[in-house]
Amino acid sequence: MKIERITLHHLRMTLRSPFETSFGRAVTRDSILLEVLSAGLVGYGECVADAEPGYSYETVTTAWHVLRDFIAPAVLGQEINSPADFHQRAAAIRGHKMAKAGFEMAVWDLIGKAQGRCLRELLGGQRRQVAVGVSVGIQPSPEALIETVAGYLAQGYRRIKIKIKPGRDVVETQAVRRAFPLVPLQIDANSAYTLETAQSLRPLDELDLLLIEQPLDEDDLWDHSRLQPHFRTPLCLDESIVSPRHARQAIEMGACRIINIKAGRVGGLSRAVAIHDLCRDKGIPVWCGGMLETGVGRAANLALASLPNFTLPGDISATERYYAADITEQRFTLNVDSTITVPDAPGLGVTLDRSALQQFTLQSLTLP
Ligand code: SMG
Ligand code: MG
Repeated sequence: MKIERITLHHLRMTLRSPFETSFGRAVTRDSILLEVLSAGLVGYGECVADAEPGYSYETVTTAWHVLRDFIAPAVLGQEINSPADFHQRAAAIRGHKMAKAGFEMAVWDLIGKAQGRCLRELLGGQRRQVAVGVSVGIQPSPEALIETVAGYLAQGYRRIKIKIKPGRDVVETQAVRRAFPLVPLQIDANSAYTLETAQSLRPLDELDLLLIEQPLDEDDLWDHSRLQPHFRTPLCLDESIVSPRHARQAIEMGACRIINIKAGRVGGLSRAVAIHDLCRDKGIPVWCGGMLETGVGRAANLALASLPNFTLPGDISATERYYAADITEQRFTLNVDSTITVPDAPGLGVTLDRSALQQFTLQSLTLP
């Protein structure tokens, strides 16, 4: 497949309610949508870098720069017949995994459309429905948090993740556990603690949590390996796992017992599958993380989460959880058993709602 044309769209979508994490409070979500033309087919990709470098050093601006000035010149006019071909072409570009993953997703979509096969099938996924949970941002008070969680449980979500930060952690999590003694519950710190300050989380070890996600710095596997022995609850790494090699090293040093896989963070779906396979071989459960994706990235997450070692519910909630309007014609809804159905049309299995896309686009660029 010769890559003939690439269009980038910088999108800004308003969230239905603000989403607060340890690194900030978001009311809108920026992203880059890619359209890649080859032999009369258009592949879609989503780059999950955000407007600000809070979760990752990458931003929409850095990803736009890397896509326009490095990735596009490396692939335009070239034969790219597989994700591996793309990674070979992009090998001279260090880092910038979200930018690379955005383009790689479009390659998968093109391959699926050319072969008439859905992404689930291409990736080796088996399930037609995947178990999902909901990620709940930091709320103004423990009472507000309980009310918000109750709302999601009433909608049918059967796994709850709550965001924490220093000073907004133990009391809040205990309150949720008291209110909902049996709900599968996990917490995410987004790197807000140090080896020393994370000791304050010890009371949470009594709450039968599924996992504690990313308590320490994103570049710090070693201190996670020193922290894990202080907790019975499994640590789960998100930000720290940026490649299959990091996953292997984290497992070998005991830095975590569970891994959150996000294709954007690791440079694409093919690396995400490699981490899945490695974890399966080492007996480490994985689950699919979320980056408040549009319908395009949400479809990719559903296909990824259909692989067999995704044994914990993913952060893949219904479209409705974040967006009143989306750029895809398909909206993802929650089934009664807290699952979402994996698309089965060729490629990602989604089509664009052009008028919604236009409404959310701040800027577009077509190359060459
Ligand atoms: O897509 O439901 C979702 C978001 C899930 O909490 C979520 N993601 O660290 O796991 C995480 C955060 C990162 C979001 S920052 C844009
Ligand atoms: Mg996380």
